[in-house]
Amino acid sequence: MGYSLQTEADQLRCRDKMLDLSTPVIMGVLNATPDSFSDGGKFNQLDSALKQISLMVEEGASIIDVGGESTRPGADPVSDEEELNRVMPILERAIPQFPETIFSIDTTKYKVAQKALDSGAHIINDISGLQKEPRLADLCAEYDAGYILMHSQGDPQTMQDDPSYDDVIADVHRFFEKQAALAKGKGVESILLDPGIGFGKTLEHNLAILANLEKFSDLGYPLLVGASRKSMLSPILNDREVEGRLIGTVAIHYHAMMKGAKIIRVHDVHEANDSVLVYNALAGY
Ligand code: PT1
Repeated sequence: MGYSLQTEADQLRCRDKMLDLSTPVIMGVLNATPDSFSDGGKFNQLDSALKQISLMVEEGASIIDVGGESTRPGADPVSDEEELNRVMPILERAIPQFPETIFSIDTTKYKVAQKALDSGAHIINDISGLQKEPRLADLCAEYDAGYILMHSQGDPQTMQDDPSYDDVIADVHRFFEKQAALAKGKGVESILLDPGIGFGKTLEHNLAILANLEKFSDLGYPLLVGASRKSMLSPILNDREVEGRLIGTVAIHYHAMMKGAKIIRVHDVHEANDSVLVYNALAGY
């Protein structure tokens, strides 16, 4: 394992934007899911979402990932209409307000992806990797959008019930190969691969993936890793609750960058950006 500084042009087209991956970039998470601790009205929710996006952009996020359906283990699905109500007001305001920023829509739904692209979103972030809705690839091709192909086993509701693999690295590798070929065949040009930390995986599976991340590099697509605050950190950190997982998160993402990850998906952009600056300083030495 070692630092790698890409010298040749390493750019990914996402509609009118070029995503520069010559050094690792940060994707900031914007949850457009209702906050159970707040009874704020629609305006307050929109206002705080825009403030959060503004903060993440200032702190160094190149991509903002907007999602209206929780995909953490056990989460209930939401309807098309509900998901649209959550994400569209944010995208419609934020995309023109932050013209330098790349926006991804975290959805597995055709209609949500289509409306998000119509409002100017640049990337579809599909946690089911075309298992749920293969037509997302057609949409991506039609709009010349980027496509994040994530591996998951099962649906969020039940994925942690009894995850099992013959060989998690080989199985995820085969999945990437097959689904990326499907996307390419439909005309998708800009593909990113994400092994889906916590999506139908035990701690052992997650650790095996992270320890062997470079084994997915031969497919020739940039790798994205999202481990921010995830429950795999709980047993590692003596059952630490979600609020206490920031430093563990930074450590996992630093490891992922050392193993070739080009995008890290995070809640805490300021801290992630510091780790990228340190990574870049050492990679350039
Ligand atoms: C991810 C990701 C995502 N994660 C991409 N999109 C979530 N591309 C949502 C837990 O174990 O990694 N990559 N969109 C959030 N999902 C989870 C899953 C949150 C597991 C928490 C856990 O705690």
